[in-house]
Amino acid sequence: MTMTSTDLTKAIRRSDFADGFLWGVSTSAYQIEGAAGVDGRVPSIWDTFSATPGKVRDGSTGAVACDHYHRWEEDLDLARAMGLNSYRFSIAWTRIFNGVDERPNAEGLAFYSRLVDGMLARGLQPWCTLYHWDLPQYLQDRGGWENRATIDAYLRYVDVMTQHLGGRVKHWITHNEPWCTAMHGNWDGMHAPGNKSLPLALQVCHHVLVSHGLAVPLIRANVPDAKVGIALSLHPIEAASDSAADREAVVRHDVLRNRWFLDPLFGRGYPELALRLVGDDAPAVVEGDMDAIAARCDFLGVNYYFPEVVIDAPDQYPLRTAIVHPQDRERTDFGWEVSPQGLVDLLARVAREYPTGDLYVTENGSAYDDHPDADGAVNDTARRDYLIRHLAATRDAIAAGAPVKGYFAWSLLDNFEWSEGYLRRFGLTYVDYPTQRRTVKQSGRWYGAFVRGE
Ligand code: IFM
Repeated sequence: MTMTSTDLTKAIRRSDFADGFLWGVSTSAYQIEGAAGVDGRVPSIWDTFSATPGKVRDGSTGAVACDHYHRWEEDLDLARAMGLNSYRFSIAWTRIFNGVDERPNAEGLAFYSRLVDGMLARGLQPWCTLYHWDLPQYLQDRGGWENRATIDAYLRYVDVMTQHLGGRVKHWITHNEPWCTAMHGNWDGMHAPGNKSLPLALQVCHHVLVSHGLAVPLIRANVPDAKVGIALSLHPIEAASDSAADREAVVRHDVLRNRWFLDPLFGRGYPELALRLVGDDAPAVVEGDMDAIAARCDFLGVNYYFPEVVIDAPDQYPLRTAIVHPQDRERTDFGWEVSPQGLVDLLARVAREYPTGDLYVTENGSAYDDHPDADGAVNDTARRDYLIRHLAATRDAIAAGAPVKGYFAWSLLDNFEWSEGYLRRFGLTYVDYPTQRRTVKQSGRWYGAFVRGE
C-alpha cells in the first residue's frame, strides 16, 4: 500500500530511537564558507578548478557560497532552533597553513575556535571533518595526494587542529568520501584537480587511506576521549537483470566501489578480485601501509544517497560493468534514485560483514529544485518525505541489528554543489544567494518538530 504524504509524517516518531541518538546536519567548509581571500586563507584546488571554464555547470565558484564565514552565528542558530544536538562541519586546511609559514594562521585557528564555541553554546556536539576535498593548491602544485609528502603535510595539519580544538571537539572524521577525492578528482575528472587516470586515482586513494590510518593514533594522542572515524560514500549495488552476467557484474562493481575502502580499513587488505581487475594499475604500497590503514576506529560514518544499478559490460575497463538508470525508479530532481530500502540494506550489510563499531549516517539528503512561493515559504514536500522515509529506514536498519547511533542530514543550507555549482539545492534551509537570506524549508521545519518530539 502506498502511503500518502500525510500518513508519512506519522510513520515515525523520535521515541522510535534511543534517547542518546544524535540528530544533526552535515556541512562542509568549501561549500558554505565563502570568504575565499579573507584572513589569510589561501587557494584550494577547488578555487582553481571552479575558476576554470567548463568545470562547474553554472560557471560558479565557492568564493562567496553561503558566506557562512561571516554568518555562522545565524546558521548555528538555525540548527539550534531545530533542536538538533550535533553539528558536522569541516575545516578548510587553506585557512590554517599557507604553504609558506611554518606556523599555523592565527586567524584561521580563531575562526574555528569561535565556531566550535558557538556550537557548544547552542548544545550542538561538534563533529569535525578534517578533509572534505579542499586541498591547498600549493600542495597540489607539489603533486597533491599522489605525492607521499602530502601525507606528512596532512598529519602536521591534523596535529595542529586536534591540539587546538581537542579540549572541545571529541568527534573527529579524518576524511570525507575518499572515493570522491580519489576517483572523481583523478579518474573521471569531475572534481578537482580534474585528472583522468585510473592508476593515479588509485595511488591518490591509497595515500588518502594511509593518511587516515596515521591520523587515527595522532588524534587519540592529542584528544582525551577522542572518537575517531572516517566517512565513506557507500552504495548498495543492484543487478539490472536476473542474468548471471549482471549478477556477477554486481560483485565486480562492489569490489571497487565499496570493498576497496571497507576491506583495508578493517584489516583485510585490498580485495584480491579488485587487484586482479586493475592489474598493473594497482597502487604502490610501502611496507607498513596496510597496517596503518587498518588502525582501529571508534565508528564508521556512512554517507548514503542512492543505489547503483549495473550491467555486465565486457568492454569497460577495469570492472567490465556499466551503471544504468532504469526509467521506472523514483528519482530526485538531480536524477538520483530514491531508495530508502537501499539504506536499510547498506547499513545491515556493513554491520554484518565488518566489525564497524558504532555506525553513523554522516550524510543523507536529496536535491530538489525548490522555489519560494508567493509568501516566501518553501514547501519542499518531496524532500521532507525523503527525509522521513530515510529516517524510517535508519530505524529499520537498527531493528535489523545495525548499531546506528546518529543521523546527520545533508545539509543545513543550500550550498555549492561542486561541479553542479548552485544548481542543486540539498538544504533544509533555502538560501537566496543574492541576498543571503535564509528560509527554513518545510523539510527543516518538519525535522525540527520531529527532533523536538512535537
Ligand atoms: O555535497 C556533497 C557532499 O559534499 C559530499 N557528499 C555528497 C553531497 C551531495 O552530493
